[in-house]
Amino acid sequence: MNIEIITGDITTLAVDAIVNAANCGLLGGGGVDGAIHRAAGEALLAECRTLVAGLPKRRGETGQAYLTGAGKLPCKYVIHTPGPVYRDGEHGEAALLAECYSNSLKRAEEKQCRSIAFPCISTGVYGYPKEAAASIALATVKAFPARSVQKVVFCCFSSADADIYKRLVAQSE
Ligand code: AR6
Repeated sequence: MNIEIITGDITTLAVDAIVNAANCGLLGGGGVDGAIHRAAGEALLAECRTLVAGLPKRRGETGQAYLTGAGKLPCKYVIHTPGPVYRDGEHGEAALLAECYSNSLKRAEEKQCRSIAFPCISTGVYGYPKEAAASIALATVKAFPARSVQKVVFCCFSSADADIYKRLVAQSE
């Protein structure tokens, strides 16, 4: 599996699937979620409403991942994953964050995606420490038994975030 680390806006990427750092309501929000919904347009929100209506609790669960189409985005699919809100690291945050990555990859595999891009899930409004989150993201993706997915892009919004990933990758080589 090929890992790429870039700085940029995930909504512009023409990969098979992009991952959305969502909340359990699954109907949009701020940050990357807001950017994805703005760029995708009403079709994505309509699809999310249908998705939510079909869920047992009418809402998503932290660590799970839900796939929709992508509206006007250049990718084919959006995978919405509610990350954990970081409290103190003692409330299962690490395992839940790892599940966001592995469940997103599972959804991508189900659609035979070859490429997927992740934002830095939970590290904005949800307050997960950036370096710890990047380390979990890299370890989980590397350990995933991928079949169709050949390229994973870590799409950081700042070069400082991308530098964290690059340093961690260099350390593990
Ligand atoms: N492309 C790539 N990354 C981005 C973009 C973008 N266009 N915009 C922001 N980021 P956040 P969370 C980065 O807060 O912490 C929302 O309201 C950002 O710099 O978007 O998981 C949801 O609806 C940061 O590195 O997500 C939830 O309620 C990363 O995306 C809640 O925020 C994640 O920051 C989820 O919080």
